[in-house]
Amino acid sequence: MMLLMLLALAFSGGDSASLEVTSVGSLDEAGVCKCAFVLPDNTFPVGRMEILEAANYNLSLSVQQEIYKIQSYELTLNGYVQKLRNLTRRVEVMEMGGISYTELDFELLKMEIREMESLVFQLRASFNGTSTLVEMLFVEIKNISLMVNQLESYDKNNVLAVKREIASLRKRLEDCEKNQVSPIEPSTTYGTCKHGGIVNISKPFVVQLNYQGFNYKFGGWGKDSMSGADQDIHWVAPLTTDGRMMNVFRLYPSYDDLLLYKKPTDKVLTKTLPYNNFDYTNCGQGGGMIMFNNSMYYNCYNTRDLCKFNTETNAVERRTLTDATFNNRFSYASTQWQDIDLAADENGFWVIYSTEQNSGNIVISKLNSVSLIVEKTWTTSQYKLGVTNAIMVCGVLYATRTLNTRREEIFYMYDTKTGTEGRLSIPFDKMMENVQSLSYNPNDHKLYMYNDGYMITYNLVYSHLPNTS
Ligand SMILES: [Ca+2]
Repeated sequence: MMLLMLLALAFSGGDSASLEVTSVGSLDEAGVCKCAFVLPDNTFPVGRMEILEAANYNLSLSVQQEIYKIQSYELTLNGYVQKLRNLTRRVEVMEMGGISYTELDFELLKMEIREMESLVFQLRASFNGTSTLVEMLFVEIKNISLMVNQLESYDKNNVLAVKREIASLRKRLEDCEKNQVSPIEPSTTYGTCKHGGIVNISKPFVVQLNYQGFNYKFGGWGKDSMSGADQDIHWVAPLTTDGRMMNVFRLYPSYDDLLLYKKPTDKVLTKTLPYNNFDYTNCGQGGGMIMFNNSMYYNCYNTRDLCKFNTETNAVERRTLTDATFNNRFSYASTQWQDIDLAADENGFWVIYSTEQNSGNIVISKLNSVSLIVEKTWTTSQYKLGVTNAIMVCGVLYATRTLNTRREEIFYMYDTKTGTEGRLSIPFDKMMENVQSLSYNPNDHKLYMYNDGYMITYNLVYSHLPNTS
């Protein structure tokens, strides 16, 4: 038998309490001493305990919330990892053999992987390097990049199938990135001008290498830029390799066909004459062409005329653009033969060019798209050779210039509604060095760039009007 004295049960904090309890214990057969005691109620700090319990409850709630967040991230990332595994399998299948390839597809594939790498890199930064899954994604994309490089030395694969996988994976990465970094912009209704102008441009989205390949660095592409026009048809117009003549352009019935180079319709503008002679009268000049209401509009070869090629009837109409300079007098800074640049926006059909009277500075004319007659003209003070390209959005001309080999900037604007011009700075990335053409489509608020043979799109972000009525 032992008498145990329990002394001094101290609590932390300002009001420490102590108590003294006497208890009688007993020895069991193993010789272990056991004792029981009861704490008097009035000395236990019930209030403190309740506060502690409440704090503990709140803490568990926040922990639970954090766990949910992590779980949802993990779900998304698991999806990506699965995608990458599929992609890896495709690449492995490619290794075993398959459809013959072109060197061109590999270059595109590599470019897309590079783009994806940079997106995962950003994603990684937003997780502050704490996510194992993002790390895995990063490593796997690196591996795929390595495999593609190795595959290039073999003469077999199915590049297009892999390309589509990559496109879909990249889209998801982009979405993920958008959700991580910034809240989703409220969308502006397509085809309307209920906004305060361009404030930002998305990252470039590489759609395709033009069907003629790398050597065809000059040209243009897009969809029908008339508001409300059919948006399934895609046109691609690589110029001859000297960057001067459009002798043919191609139509694809859908976006998927464009991606897979399927079901093309070639529109040949050169006329074949007897004795191996050719007539280039109806051909185009430079990369300023645009499709509008099922017709292709362009600067007619070797003249200051505007041509309109009806894609349904193949009929060509033309009209002289009075005073316009042509044949490389005032083209753009990074591309030749684009003295006459056609554009379309929510307000109609435009031509951007230059005249001797305006000292080589940009002139904007609103055109009647049916008759090609000039309805109204505005003269600007921006030298045309000082810009890389220009577009019209809601009656405002936006001009770009080169910042360096990977970046461009919208730096100048001219508002035809008010007749005022201004400077601004909206930088954006490009995939290749030279902007060979740039146009806007009011139906999807996208920019279409022909970037040294690659077909690129960008999403425009508009500012919101302060008092939207
Ligand atoms: Ca343009």
